[in-house]
Formats: sequence, structure tokens, C-alpha cells
Amino acid sequence: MCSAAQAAWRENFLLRGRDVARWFPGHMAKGLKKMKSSLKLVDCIIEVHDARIPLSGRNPLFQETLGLKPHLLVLNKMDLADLTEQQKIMQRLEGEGLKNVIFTNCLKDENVKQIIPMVTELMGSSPRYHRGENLEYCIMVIGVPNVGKSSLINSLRRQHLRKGKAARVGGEPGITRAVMSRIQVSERPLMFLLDTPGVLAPRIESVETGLKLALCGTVLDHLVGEETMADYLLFTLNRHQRFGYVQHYGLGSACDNIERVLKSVAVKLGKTQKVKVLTGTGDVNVIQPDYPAAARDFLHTFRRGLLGPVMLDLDILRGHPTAETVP
Ligand SMILES: Nc1nc2c(ncn2[C@@H]2O[C@H](COP(=O)(O)OP(=O)(O)O)[C@@H](O)[C@H]2O)c(=O)[nH]1
Ligand SMILES: [Mg+2]
Repeated sequence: MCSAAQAAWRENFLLRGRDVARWFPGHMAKGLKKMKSSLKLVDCIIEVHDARIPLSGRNPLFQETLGLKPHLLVLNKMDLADLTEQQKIMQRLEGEGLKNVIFTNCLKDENVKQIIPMVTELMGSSPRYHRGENLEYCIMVIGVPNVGKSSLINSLRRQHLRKGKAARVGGEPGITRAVMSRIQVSERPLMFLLDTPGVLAPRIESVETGLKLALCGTVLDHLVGEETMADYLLFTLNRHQRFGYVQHYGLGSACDNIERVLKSVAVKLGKTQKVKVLTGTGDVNVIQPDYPAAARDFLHTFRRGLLGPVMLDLDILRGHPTAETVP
């Protein structure tokens, strides 16, 4: 379909001064304040983020609070992420002071079993402050929207809330009242997980980060624009030589032109629309590809992992961001 050779592919993704500020609703800042105060009662923080963007989009506002508490970064949706450069990712994170990192797939409970032992070890090596005889530990799950916080809690619940155990928790005096809103995840030490996660606003430091967050489903698609996102997805897949889309949509070859790709997708899926066009001799019905529908299908297919695993932060890992920001 596209005769363009690789040499003709875009080097940069052109961003025409998009208003990133509007990509995430501001009301979340309020929740943040409230969460900060409840974090005081928490002994350990499990921060969940999307494994496809391990180096971007995390909210740094918590650094000051996080600095004092044991902190585990869970990079979830590992099944969707290309982790070829996992070691480099870990090194970069360690450089940012993030030493405790684990990759998970919460839908298949992959690696989730390792979380509580890791947390237990972290807490064991961290000083306890003003706790006296109360030797309960409390863990909170936080992260930006849609990264899998609830899925992680459910996965931990599956692992740690076996019937027998739950009964035993209820049978012990003094902790029964807490069973409703907390999940006991360990007996020794006695450890609870708050069952409501803390939602953070993502940090959108550049338009490109915004696009990555959008591809991961963290900001609302329509605020960014499905066709822009589809274009950035195509740009990224080509840059990373991930040509799964060619086969998936039965295209002749890879192509860097989103309009042409979406046209083929629309025709292939039968997503066309009749449009009346006025001509000098009267109205004519013209069949046109439904570009927005094709863009949505492209994004949906990507999110289901059908186009293969990706590492959206590859540009950062390689030291050259690819999207040009136009002020
Ligand atoms: N492929 C994949 N999808 C996941 C994983 N964990 C969660 N999801 C999906 O991601 C979406 C958001 O998950 P959710 O737990 O609601 O995220 P939250 O907003 O952070 O609580 C849901 O559609 C989940 O099914 C994972 O490990 N792999
Ligand atoms: Mg949730």
C-alpha cells in the first residue's frame, strides 16, 4: 500500500503546540492533598505504574513523603511491554533512587507473589517510628489512573484472602473491625493492605509524555484526539520496527502515513460512511472511510496487545526523545 522506503519515514513526530494542560482534569489535585495526610498513617507504599512507560508520567509530588517510607515500584502490564532493555530500565530507575522495582501481570498473577515478601524485607530494614507496641503494618497502593491498581489489589486478595485465613483474621480480637476495609496480607509481621488505592494525577512534562500516557489509557482519548494518538502509535511502531499492524490489518507493507493506514483499516473493517457531496449537476453519494472509527480500532487493537509488546520509553532509554515539541 505504501511504496515509501524506510528512508522516507519520519524522524520526528510533529506536535503542533497541543494544550497538554487540558489533558488531565484539575480536580485531582484536591484528592492529592487528602491522600498526603492519610499517607502519614501508612508504613509502606506500593506504587503501580505502566511497564510500557517505566520512565515517564509518574507523579513526583510524593517524593518528599515517599523518601521516608519503604517504597516499591510495581511496573504492571508486563505482558504488553517489550522488556528487552529491562536491565537498562532498572539502571535508570536506580539512578532516580528507585531501587525496589518489580514487573507484574496482575491479570495472570505473574510475579505478584513476590510483592509481600519484598515489602516485608523493606519494612524489616526500615526504622519504625512512634509505633510503640502496636506492631501492625499498613500498606497503601497508589498510582496514576488505569495502571492496574485495583487489579493488583484483587490479585493480592486472591493470594492472601484464602477462606481459612480470612476466618482466622476475624477470630482474633482487636483486628476484626479492620477486616472490612483492609486486607491482611501477612501474619508475621502483621500486615494489612488498604483496599482503596490512591489515585495520582499523572505528570505530563511534555506533549510526548502526554501521548504515551494516552496510549496507555491514563488520560482520556478524546481530550488528546484519537487520530493524533493513532498517528503517534503508528510513528512509534515504525520507529521500533514493530510491524504487527501490517499483518493484523492485512496491509501490503508498512507505512508511515496515518491517513493511508486508517483508510485501509476502515475499508478492511467495513467502517465507511456515506457522505453527500454537492456538485454542479446535483447531489452525489460518496463512500468515505470512517477515520475516527478506524483510529479507535487501531488503538483498541494495540491496547489488547495484538500488535505485539512495546516500550514507549525507548526514546528516553536511547537518549534521544523523538517527538519535536513546538512551543
Ligand atoms: N494486559 C494487562 N492488562 C491489565 C493488567 N492489569 C490491569 N489490566 C487492565 O488495565 C485496566 C485498568 O485496570 P485497573 O485495575 O482498573 O486500573 P486502576 O485504574 O489503576 O485501578 C483494566 O482493563 C485491567 O483489566 C495487566 O497486568 N496486563
Ligand atoms: Mg481502580
